[in-house]
Amino acid sequence: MGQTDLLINENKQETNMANDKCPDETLSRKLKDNCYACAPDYTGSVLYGNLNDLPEKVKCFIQDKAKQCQPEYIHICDGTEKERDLLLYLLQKDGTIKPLNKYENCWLARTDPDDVARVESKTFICTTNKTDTIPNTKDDVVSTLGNWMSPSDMDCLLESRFPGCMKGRTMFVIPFSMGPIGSKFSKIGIQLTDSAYVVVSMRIMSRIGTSVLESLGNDDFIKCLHSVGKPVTSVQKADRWPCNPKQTVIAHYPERHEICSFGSGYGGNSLLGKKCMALRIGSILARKERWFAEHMLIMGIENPAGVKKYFAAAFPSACGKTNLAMMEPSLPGYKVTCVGDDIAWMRFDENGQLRAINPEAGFFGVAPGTSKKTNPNAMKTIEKNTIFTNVASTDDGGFYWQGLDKTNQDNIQITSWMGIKNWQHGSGTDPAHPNSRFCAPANQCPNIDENWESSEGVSIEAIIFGGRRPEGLPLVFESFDWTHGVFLGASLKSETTAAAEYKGKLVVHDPFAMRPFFGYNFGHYLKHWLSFQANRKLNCPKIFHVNWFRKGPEGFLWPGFGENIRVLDWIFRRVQGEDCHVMSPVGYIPRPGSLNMAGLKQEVDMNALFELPVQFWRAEVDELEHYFNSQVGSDLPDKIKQELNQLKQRIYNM
Ligand code: OXD
Ligand code: MN
Repeated sequence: MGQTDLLINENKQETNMANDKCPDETLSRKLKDNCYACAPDYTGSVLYGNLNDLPEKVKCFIQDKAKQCQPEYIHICDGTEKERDLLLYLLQKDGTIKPLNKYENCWLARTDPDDVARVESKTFICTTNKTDTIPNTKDDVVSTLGNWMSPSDMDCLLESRFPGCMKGRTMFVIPFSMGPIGSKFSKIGIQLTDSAYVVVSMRIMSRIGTSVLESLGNDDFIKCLHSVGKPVTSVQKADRWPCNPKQTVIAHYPERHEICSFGSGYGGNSLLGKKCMALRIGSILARKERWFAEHMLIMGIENPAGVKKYFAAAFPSACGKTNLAMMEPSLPGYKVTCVGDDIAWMRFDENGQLRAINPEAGFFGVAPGTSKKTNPNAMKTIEKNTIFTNVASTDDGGFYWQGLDKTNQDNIQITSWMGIKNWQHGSGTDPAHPNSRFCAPANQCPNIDENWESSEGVSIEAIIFGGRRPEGLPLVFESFDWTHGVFLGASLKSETTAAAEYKGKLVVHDPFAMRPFFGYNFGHYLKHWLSFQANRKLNCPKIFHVNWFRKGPEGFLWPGFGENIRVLDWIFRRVQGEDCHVMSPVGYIPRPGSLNMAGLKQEVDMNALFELPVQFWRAEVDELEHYFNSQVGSDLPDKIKQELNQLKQRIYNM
């Protein structure tokens, strides 16, 4: 029996359960009587829901994939709380999750140590023409801007994986909407998965269930298929976290509007609405329909005069997007609200105003480093209804990770994410995996914006790019215009983090913070962005670059966190047209004295924060030129070449 079907055969084991009663009495009885023996046709084995109630296209999709994957049961998700409770109960019974009893409805999942992050090297876009996916470069260049495989080669690869992969398991059918149901921004997907962990996580991260099906009608949808890749072929104790890391592959077929993910249960690889649909497939739809699907947070800022503006900001993974979106500003009279922390879908409205929605409904945030000091709003958000993955637990039913406030920890025992009991500070191991996560509903965030679910979206007045740049990049600068701003996005770099399979710290290119998430050729993506400047009816927002992470001999030069409001305030004033800027070779920087430093307790070396070291910048432009030539090749738009040449001239004249 499979992961969540375990209690048919293995309901004897007792754990310290929060809910030791199955929330669905009828189902519980049936499970005990083992009367769900699989009927030979898949219509007969539907355990929950009714195939005949589904739109015809959805039904066909399910039947087709069920025939291939051969699940024992099918469960059509209705998205109700009752269903969620049932799945949490089953997950708990089979040991996949355990309750964190200190908090209301909070759970901890620990993965297989080989399944802890997105796997970029195994993530592919499959298009007939290679150059639809990756730029046209010299033959010997290995692209860092995506992995391509032909649809037929990928079909072959998947044919050796999916057939029979759900044997002994339940196939869950998750109808989901990215974006508020019914909004013109929103897109619907149907995810089939054999992981109940994925269902309960998707329920947090998107809108799922019957209401999505109702709004779909008989329209097309994005087909999403996911399997942990571990059929259960005999009566055995299923793995706590079934996965198949050696066979993992995440395939996107843009021409078929289809996503297939095999072998990993980890969020970025398995919650297919997020990176796979909202960014990779999303960016392709966006280009076709003339909008943007971006790896950006969306935040509202209200100044002391009560004027409110919304900004979108792109930072590579684990650069503090969640902290910024939820920040508590240190300057009195300012209010920051969060619309989203990871993904923005933006389009110009009929008045030429750029508007954005957050297509997600929850936060899948990196836990380590999150604390009352760095992000009090996140700490309040995760106090209930949250699923934690790969964090440490405490013996009083709490969670723990590196950087969490150490209050009351002295006499409390910590069990690390690897299950090491009595974990000790200074032991040389991490209590939580560096990429451990919390998955929490957005509406629990204390600073959630009043318009976060608006189907019209919020109007975006500035776009901000940023990365972890220990050297050379000033605290903030503004692009000269939209085209220069697109060049800044294209030139984005950052120190690597634990969100993907990288090891060690290295400054790498991450254009638009989208490098792992481009659904199509980056050169074409640049042309798409550049095409908006030509349309005079559009009010293209100002574009900025920030760097909270510049270092001096003593460490970070800028205090960051709530103090970042000082930089956002400058951006706000620039958007309002204030003359508080001066020219520099890289863009407009704040006029000396124009950043609001009132009340900042810490000494800040402004010269060091804004210095443009000649040697650094000469090396930077040369390296950028090499990068664009080798990685974007003949797909590099002329306008970007011109921007690069102009920057080069300014730098070499410094
Ligand atoms: C994420 C990521 O999980 O960017 O959001 O890796
Ligand atoms: Mn992200």
